[in-house]
Amino acid sequence: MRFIAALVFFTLVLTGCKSTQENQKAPPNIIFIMSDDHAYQAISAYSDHLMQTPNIDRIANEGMLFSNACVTNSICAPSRATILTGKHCHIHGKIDNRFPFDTTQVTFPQLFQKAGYQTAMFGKLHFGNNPKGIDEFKILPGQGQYYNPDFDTNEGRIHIEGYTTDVIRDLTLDWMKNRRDPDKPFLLFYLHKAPHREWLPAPRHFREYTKKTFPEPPTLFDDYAGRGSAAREAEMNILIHQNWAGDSKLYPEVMDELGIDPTTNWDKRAMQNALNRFTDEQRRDWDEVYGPINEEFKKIYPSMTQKELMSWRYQRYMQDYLGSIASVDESVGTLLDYLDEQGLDENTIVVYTSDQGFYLGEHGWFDKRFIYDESFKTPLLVRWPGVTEAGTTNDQMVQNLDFAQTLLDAAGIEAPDDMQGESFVPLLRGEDDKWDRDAVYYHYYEYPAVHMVKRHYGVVTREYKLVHFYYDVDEWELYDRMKDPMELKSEYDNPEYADVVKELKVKLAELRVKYDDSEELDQKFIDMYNK
Ligand code: SGN
Ligand code: CA
Repeated sequence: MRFIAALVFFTLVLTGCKSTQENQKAPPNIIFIMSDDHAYQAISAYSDHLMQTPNIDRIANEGMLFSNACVTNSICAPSRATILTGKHCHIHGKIDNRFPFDTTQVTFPQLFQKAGYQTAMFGKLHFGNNPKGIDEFKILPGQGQYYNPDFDTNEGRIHIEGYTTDVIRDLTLDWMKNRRDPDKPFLLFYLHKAPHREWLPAPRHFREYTKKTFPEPPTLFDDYAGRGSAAREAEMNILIHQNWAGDSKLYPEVMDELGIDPTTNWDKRAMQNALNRFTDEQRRDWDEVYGPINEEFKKIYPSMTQKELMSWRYQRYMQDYLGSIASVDESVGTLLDYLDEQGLDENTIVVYTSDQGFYLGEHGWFDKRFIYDESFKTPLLVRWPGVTEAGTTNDQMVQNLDFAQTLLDAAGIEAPDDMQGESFVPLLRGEDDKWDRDAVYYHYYEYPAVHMVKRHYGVVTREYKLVHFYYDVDEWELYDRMKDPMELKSEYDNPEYADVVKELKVKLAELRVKYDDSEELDQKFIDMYNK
């Protein structure tokens, strides 16, 4: 029976294959690793000023690092739906975390399953639906929890005690060891919740990271001059908009004692909910480290200036955010080691990415959403032995929109015509001359909503970024990416850039037509949102 299945599989794959050379090779396994809100600034292969991520770096050292990978809409569920469908948000419907996904859309795992791949998914999916085309899944409901998580599975909901990143690692390894079918290639999704807000590290990592001090970014005290109203009005400032309990990890009673008002109505609740989930042992570990931090804060708070308070909150944020990544990095190492041990490393493509980028204090911010670089760009590292040259960097503008077609192409499975991305397999092969994209399209919708980032769309080229903020404003911004990489001054009204603006507006209009986006659709989504 297995033999017949394998025969059928190979016939299917062979007919879909492109070159005779590929025909002779077994189809590659694919491991798609994605974490949630993992900023490229916090991966040492990109920059090691914050932390070391030796295991994630291995993927780049043995493969390719993309230095200009980006998303079409920098927010969780929309990005995930774009990855799965290879389509922009206005096509698949998941324009923000709230809107429903159009479930008639084909997602790429369905095509892998049909082509004979074994498929599995573990961790955080968060796009509002269970996955299709997945033989076995265990996914966190919604945003999921950092400790003692629940999972939705093919057989209903289960509860597992432990630290979520470690639990996801164990579920994945358990599948690899016990239920992977050696006669079939596999497509595995390894999806971490960390380092999503509210950044709760494992005890072994909060012990270590709360002792560290991190360099402040040059724009931590940004005054938002030189840009339009959107940057000024966004509610993402670490000092002003982070929760005191939920994010900075003050105990609610310490806030009361110091007379600190909650930032939001879920500020104290966020921390309380996290504490309530802990086992006695986890609670003891937590108090052992965060107790003294609270005690120390009680002493210094009364005499702190706003500037000192911002620095303190930034350190608190980084300690927990980066501490949460430490376990993600370890989990990547465990999986890579297992591939080596089993001899699976040779024929397995390993991808590491995040659903978007994130602000680590740049412009004084946390969170994402904006077309500005730290949230627009996303980490992307790919290892494909025998195909991708080890230790290479590629600076082409690939997008999460391209992932579906790329992985299908790599597996020799035909992609449907209506997918809107492009396979970047040529880049992975080192054939950059076969890639001619000069601009990408971006569209963010979730407004008015948490963090208050205004609706905007724009075009990004290697040199420039042109953005249109709309809905309650009609403002344009232009950034010269070469001269002003920190994006501190819009040149939109500078006459020296008049020609650039004109050209980019044409380009933007072309892209809106190319991807079937339009003012009518913008209005339709506003009307639906306001209903
Ligand atoms: C929660 C977070 C926000 C975050 C959104 C979306 N607040 O609402 O900070 O932007 O999720 O994140 S929290 O206090 O509840 O953590 S996303 O990754 O799902 O898009
Ligand atoms: Ca996210």
